[in-house]
Amino acid sequence: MELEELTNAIVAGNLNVAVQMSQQAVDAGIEPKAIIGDYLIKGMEIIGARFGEGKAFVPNLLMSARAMKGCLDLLKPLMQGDTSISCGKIVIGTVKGDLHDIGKNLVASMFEGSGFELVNLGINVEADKFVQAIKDNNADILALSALLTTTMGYMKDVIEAVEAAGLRGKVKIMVGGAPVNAEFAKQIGADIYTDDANEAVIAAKRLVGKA
Ligand code: B1M
Repeated sequence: MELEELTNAIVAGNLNVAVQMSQQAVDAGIEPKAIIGDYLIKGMEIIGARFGEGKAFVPNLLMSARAMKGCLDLLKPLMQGDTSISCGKIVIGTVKGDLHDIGKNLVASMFEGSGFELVNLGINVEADKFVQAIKDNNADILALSALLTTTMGYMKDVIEAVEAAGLRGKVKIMVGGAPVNAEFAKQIGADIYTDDANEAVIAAKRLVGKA
């Protein structure tokens, strides 16, 4: 069985082939952790690098992320209790007032596909909910997304709430979304701004010392 084809199916965003091949790999006795680490993540890295070089585009990322998620849905139940694959825990959400979630979900899928455990709070998320989720999950990273100039300012409110709860020293904060930039991130006290899903994964791994 040529498992390189599984990597290729992730790169091509071919959900059905990727899931079928993952099932065949399980049936052949290959550890789910090895399937993820050696073949699936490699596929996401390849498509992420192509995106970074301008050789792949957002629809390609979405299709690869969907194929990856399909495989993870199959493999995750088979490795319950095995947290050794985890790079860390990330709480992610689109901030209050903002209903855009396509980019945020793409970033979340890429995080998940790269070995992070995700708590996805969805859209229109209030500061208190972020704070509670950080506490409940002992999160390593808080990832905030905003697509509107009218909602990006609320990221500062979230960071202030995290500070007020005494959690700022325990959690790294990443921000992103079309109107956000590095200067704004610095102004509001975030740890890092990233431009796209691929950069977000690279930055998150650096923040938790796994790069
Ligand atoms: Co809206 N919308 N929208 N919209 N919408 C924009 C953002 C807008 C730029 C369109 C425009 O006018 N040209 C504009 C914002 C203007 C501004 O503020 N400067 C706008 C507006 C005005 C509005 C409404 C106010 C329209 C109205 O009702 N009058 C309204 C607001 C609703 C609300 O949120 N309260 C609204 C509504 C909607 C829909 C619901 C119809 C829909 C969202 C559906 C959904 O998300 N489920 C929608 C859409 C689809 C868009 C556009 C067309 C596409 C956004 C998208 O999904 N892009 C958008 C115009 C555009 O961007 N061209 C627009 C694809 C996605 C993969 O990219 O989300 O940028 P993106 O994510 C990227 C990066 O930003 C980054 O990585 C992702 C992948 O590379 N990233 C992060 C994102 N989050 C990150 C977090 C990170 C790191 C990176 O770390 C934590």
